[in-house]
Amino acid sequence: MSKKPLNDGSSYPDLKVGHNKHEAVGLPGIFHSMEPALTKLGPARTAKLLTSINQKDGFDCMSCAWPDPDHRKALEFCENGAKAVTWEATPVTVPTSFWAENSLTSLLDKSEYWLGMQGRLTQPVYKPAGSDFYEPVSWERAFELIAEELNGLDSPDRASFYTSGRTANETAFSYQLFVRAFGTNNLPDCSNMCHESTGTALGETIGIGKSTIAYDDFEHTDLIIIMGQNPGTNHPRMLTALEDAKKSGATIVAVNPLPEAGLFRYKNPQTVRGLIGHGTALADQFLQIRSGGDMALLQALAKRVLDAETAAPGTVLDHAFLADYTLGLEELKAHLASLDEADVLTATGLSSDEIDELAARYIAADRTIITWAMGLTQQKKAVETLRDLINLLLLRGNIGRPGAGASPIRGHSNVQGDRTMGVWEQMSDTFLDALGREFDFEPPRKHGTDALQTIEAMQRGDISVFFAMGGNFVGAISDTAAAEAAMRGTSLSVQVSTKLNRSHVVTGAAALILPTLGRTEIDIQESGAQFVSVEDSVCAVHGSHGRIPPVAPGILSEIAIVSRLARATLGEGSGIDWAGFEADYDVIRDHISRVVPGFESFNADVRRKGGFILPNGPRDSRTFNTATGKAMITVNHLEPIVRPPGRLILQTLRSHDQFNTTIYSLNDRYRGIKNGRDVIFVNPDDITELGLTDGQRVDIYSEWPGEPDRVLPNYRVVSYPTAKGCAAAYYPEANVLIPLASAADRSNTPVSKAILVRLEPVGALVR
Ligand SMILES: Nc1nc2c(c(=O)[nH]1)N[C@H]1C(S)=C(S)[C@@H](COP(=O)(O)OP(=O)(O)OC[C@H]3O[C@@H](n4cnc5c(=O)[nH]c(N)nc54)[C@H](O)[C@@H]3O)O[C@H]1N2
Ligand SMILES: Nc1nc2c(c(=O)[nH]1)N[C@H]1C(S)=C(S)[C@@H](COP(=O)(O)OP(=O)(O)OC[C@H]3O[C@@H](n4cnc5c(=O)[nH]c(N)nc54)[C@H](O)[C@@H]3O)O[C@H]1N2
Ligand SMILES: [Mo]
Repeated sequence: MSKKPLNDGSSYPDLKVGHNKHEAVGLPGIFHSMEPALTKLGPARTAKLLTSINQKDGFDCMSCAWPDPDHRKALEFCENGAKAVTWEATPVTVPTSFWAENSLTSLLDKSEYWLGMQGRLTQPVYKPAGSDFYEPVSWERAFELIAEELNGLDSPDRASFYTSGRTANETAFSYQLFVRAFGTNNLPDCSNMCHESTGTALGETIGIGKSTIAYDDFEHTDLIIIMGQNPGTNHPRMLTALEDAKKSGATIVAVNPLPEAGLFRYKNPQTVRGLIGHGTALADQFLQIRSGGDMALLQALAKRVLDAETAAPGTVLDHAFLADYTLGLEELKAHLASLDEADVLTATGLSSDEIDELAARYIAADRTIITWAMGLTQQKKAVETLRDLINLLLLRGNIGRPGAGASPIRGHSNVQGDRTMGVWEQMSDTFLDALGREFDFEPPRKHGTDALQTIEAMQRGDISVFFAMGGNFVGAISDTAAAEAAMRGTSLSVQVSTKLNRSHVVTGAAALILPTLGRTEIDIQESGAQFVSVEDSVCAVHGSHGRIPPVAPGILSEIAIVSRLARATLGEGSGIDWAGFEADYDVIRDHISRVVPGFESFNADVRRKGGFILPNGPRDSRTFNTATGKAMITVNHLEPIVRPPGRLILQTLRSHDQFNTTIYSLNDRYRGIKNGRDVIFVNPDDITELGLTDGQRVDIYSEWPGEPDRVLPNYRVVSYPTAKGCAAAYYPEANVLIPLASAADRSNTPVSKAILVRLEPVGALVR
């Protein structure tokens, strides 16, 4: 299944490879963050934008779900937040002539970078079946076309409604209501490809799939373990919280196959010391783990904790907590008694001493926080790994106490809120009952399709209409060739978007693009200027107010789009006041207050400066809403990745200058890459063992039993200090290598962080 890389062509003539960096931000960071704004937006719009980001009366930055401190600084944003904001707020728009000048076939050769650079979408466009061109269409006609198609299906389950995590609470709630009133639970979302493993593991062990800490806990902790996360690039404002924690005496440990810049040293651009000094050293210990080795590490740590307790009874475990709040300790003890240290060392690539050192730190710390992101969730054994992570925390009572807890760091800025609002293919009956009562209808109960299942259903011909509230589904999901073929088999695909991406080019037989307002923009409806709300990684909900005029007239807000689509599809007599939703978002919030727990006085609470914090059983009162009512200590069976000779474990990750499938520039400053993305980072010893050389061009093959090899051709080998046996390349280009069938057990998240690959010199004979 040979395939050309999709995004930026297979060669970048100006590619330059330098050295990786050990410190994050500082002067270069601030300079890089200001430059795009100043050149494109002009100083006045820039100032208005940058002083509104994450302020209590401003808008929520869309670059990540990192929480806001209670005491905001005048500029509460990071380099990458500034890039995200200026990318959206650009005054450049896609001209009407674009649609007649560019056939879809010609756009197939364009990169994500090029597509995004065309500017903001301003008018609805329609590609009729059989045509190779989009053409402008009125909003009314666009909604009619979708409604006709949806109402012509022989079952509502033949349509699937995707959500990307930028969608605000009010939109998400209206959207899932429309989808369920239409009659299906087919609500896949980006979370299926992201933190789904977290939701699955935490839901069954502690009763809630969310963080158990509040922002302030970072200031009251003794030990922070950062696993499988690159905060310097993906959550840069977290570095400030880590710096503060460090100043309050906390120890920081990083577990990662890569020595990521932000994990070692941080030069805070908001302090004089950060601007001109050496900044703050962050990690006290770095464990350079092999990809997929975390489960073995977590079990080895738990075993050392149990052994320490046996050696000094009554001094290590939190017996009172374990007795009152948990089940399963004895089973875990029995299971770990047979843990083989040799297996642990092979799986992790670490030494016993390194693991001993971390175990000693954990036992010495009164309060520990563990944070994690995609390095843990996008693994075959991700759910089990996270269950083991919870085990480790439970053993010492590190949940439901100040300065301690489990902290998944979310990606998209409202991905967590979208779930709270019901965007999930398997919402609980409690939620569906409340929704049905509020709107007087019977929501469908059969679980819907998640992201991968949506592609599989398309392949079988079971799903023929695809609707996306934001995002870039075919660009983001694994197995690009298979996903694109599946999408092409649908009869209609619809994208609600701010900017062009691959999902506008690879479509169903007919396709629509509906342009929408971004979060930076003022949203005026019948009752006046509206605002929306979002929930961050630590369950804080707050308002987001657009601050600049819309980039062009005639663009609808996401809520207006849902409302009009619902009226066109369900008819005016659906019993739901869709027009009222659009006219005044308070009406939606009133409904939410009667359906979603924690939002009882939503309209009042969201108007308080700084918003409000949602209830959280484990954090607030050590209440564990599991099947047993207790926190569950679980037994998980190790299944380390077996690496055949001559193969590497490839992870796919983000460069410093991208937001998911949006590429801001072709540079990755912290990793020393300039003007290109076709690079594979390989450990120098592996380069030698494989008989390759630094700088050589290779084709990357991934292997999957019973299927032809997938290939990403002509990549430059970059000698890089990654863990031995591991390699890294950029997402989304490397998605072509991930088989659709390669998914995490039970959460069904694509295994984006552990792909078995072999490298063949370009032009070599392929077996
Ligand atoms: N600027 C910017 N910000 C973003 C995003 C963006 O693209 N750009 N994306 C947003 C989204 S949606 C998300 S989900 C988050 C993603 O945030 P991250 O999860 O930080 O993103 P990745 O680039 O996927 O990096 C994964 C990290 O895990 C490490 N890793 C890989 N495999 C393993 C492993 O087996 N074990 C361990 N311990 N570590 C491993 C990698 O080396 C890397 O440091 O960021 C959000 N914020
Ligand atoms: N190989 C590999 N694959 C991965 C990952 C990985 O690490 N490796 N990470 C996974 C993860 S963590 C995630 S979250 C997914 C991301 O998957 P998605 O969320 O689907 O992808 P994005 O690239 O974030 O979507 C970007 C598009 O959203 C649209 N957009 C931006 N702002 C708005 C807005 O305000 N409203 C609307 N309606 N549209 C808007 C723009 O058109 C833009 O092109 O990718 C996953 N895929
Ligand atoms: Mo994500």
